[in-house]
Amino acid sequence: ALLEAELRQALEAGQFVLHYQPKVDVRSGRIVGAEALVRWQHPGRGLVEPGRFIPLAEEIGLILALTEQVLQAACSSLRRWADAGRRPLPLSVNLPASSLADRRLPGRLGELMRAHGLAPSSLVLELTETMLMHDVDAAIEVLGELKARGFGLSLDDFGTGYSSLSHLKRLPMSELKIDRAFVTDVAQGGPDAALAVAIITLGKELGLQVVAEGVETPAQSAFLKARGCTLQQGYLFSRPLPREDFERLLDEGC
Ligand code: G
Ligand code: G
Ligand code: MN
Ligand code: NA
Repeated sequence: ALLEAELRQALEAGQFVLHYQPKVDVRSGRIVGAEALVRWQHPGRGLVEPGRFIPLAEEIGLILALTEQVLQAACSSLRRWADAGRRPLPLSVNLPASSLADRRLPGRLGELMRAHGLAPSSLVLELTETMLMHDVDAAIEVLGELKARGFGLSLDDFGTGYSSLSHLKRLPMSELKIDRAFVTDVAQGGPDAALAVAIITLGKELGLQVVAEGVETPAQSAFLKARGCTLQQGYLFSRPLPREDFERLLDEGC
C-alpha cells in the first residue's frame, strides 16, 4: 500500500526517467536506433528497475498514465536530438499489454507526434506476442492503423510467448526481436542456436527487421552476424544509459 501511494505521487512529481540502450548494426558498428527503458528515480531508494513497479502500475490502473509520461519523455528526447542536428535515430518504447485495448491509441499517438513536430516513423512501438494474442483480430486492426500512420512496430520477446505462426503472418509488424533466452547459449551450437537461426530465417522471409537482444559476448554477436542477424542490442555494446551518457556515446561517433 505504501508503494502504491508512492507510485501515485511519483507520477505527479515526475520521478520517472528514461534510459537509452543503443541498437547497433554490427556490419558498420554504428548505432542505428535505441530502446527507451523506464526507471523510477525514487527519492529514498535510488533508481528502481521497471520489473519492480510496472506490474504494480498495471494492477492498480496507473499503467496508462505512466505510459503517457514515457511517450512524452521519448518524444522530448527525439525533439531534442533533431534540434541539435543529430542524424535521425528511431526510438523504441515498450507498450504495456492494456494499451492496444484502446481504439483511440493510433489517433492519440499521431497527435503526440504532431505536437512534437516528429514523423511517426521516428517511434517504434514494442509489443509482446502475448499481448497481441489476447485478441488477435482487434490487435491486427489497431496495428494496421498504426502502421498506416507510419509507426514502427516491433514484436518483442519473440519465441517466449504464445503466438502461433499462423497469427504471426497476419500481424503487420516491421521488426522482430529475438528474446535473450535464445541468445544466451547461441554460441554453444545446441538447441538455442537452432531456434535462433530459425527465428532469423522466419523474420527475414516475412520481410521483417530482425534484432537480437541481450547480446553480451563477442561469440554470441559473431554467431548471430554470421547467420544474417546484424542488428543487435545488449551489454556487449552498452547498458541502458541516462540520456546525457547516451548522447556522449553518440558524440564519440558510434
Ligand atoms: O530495463 P529492464 O531490463 O529492467 O526492463 C525490465 C522490463 O520492463 C522489460 O521487460 C521491459 O520491456 C519493461 N519495460 C522497460 N521500460 C518500460 C516502459 O517504459 N513501459 C513498459 N510498459 N515496460 C517497460
Ligand atoms: O522485455 P524487454 O526486451 O523490453 O527487456 C529489455 C530488458 O533487457 C531491459 O531491462 C534491459 O536492461 C535488459 N537488457 C538489455 N541488454 C541486456 C543484456 O545484454 N543482458 C541482459 N541480461 N539484460 C539486458
Ligand atoms: Mn523491449
Ligand atoms: Na525483449
